[in-house]
Amino acid sequence: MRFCKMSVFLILFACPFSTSVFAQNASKSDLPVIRQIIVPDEDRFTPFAITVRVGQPVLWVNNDTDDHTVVSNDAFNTAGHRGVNVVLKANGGKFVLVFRHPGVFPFYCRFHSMLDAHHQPIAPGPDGGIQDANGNFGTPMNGVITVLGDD
Ligand SMILES: [Cu+2]
Repeated sequence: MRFCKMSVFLILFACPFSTSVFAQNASKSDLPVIRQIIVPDEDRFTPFAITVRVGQPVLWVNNDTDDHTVVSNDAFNTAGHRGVNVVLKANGGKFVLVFRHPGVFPFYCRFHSMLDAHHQPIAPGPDGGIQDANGNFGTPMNGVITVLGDD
């Protein structure tokens, strides 16, 4: 099985004729469009919420000068990839997920989200919210992906 997967990889990506073969067998609309979630030069994911289809890759890119993380919020995660906990390294760190069934994938950055006793990000606001040194309340660094089925 491993050999077969490698063979497919070699045919698609290493063969000098792969581009023309691929173009003949799949129209451009059949190719999954990669959706990006960016960490700009501040502690947030943008866009906050995206909708993708099963099989459509999601790419996180960290454009900040600090490390961040992508952690699945498994109390609400119905889209698979449970237990995700990865570091997005500063200055261009990347992480890709491809969802195989419909659901929602809420996630947060464990460096920049305060969690309550149930490991959920605490909502902004004066009652237990995140407050900076200047007294401003912010939003926990989190986001959500909605994954739609094939039909
Ligand atoms: Cu972060």
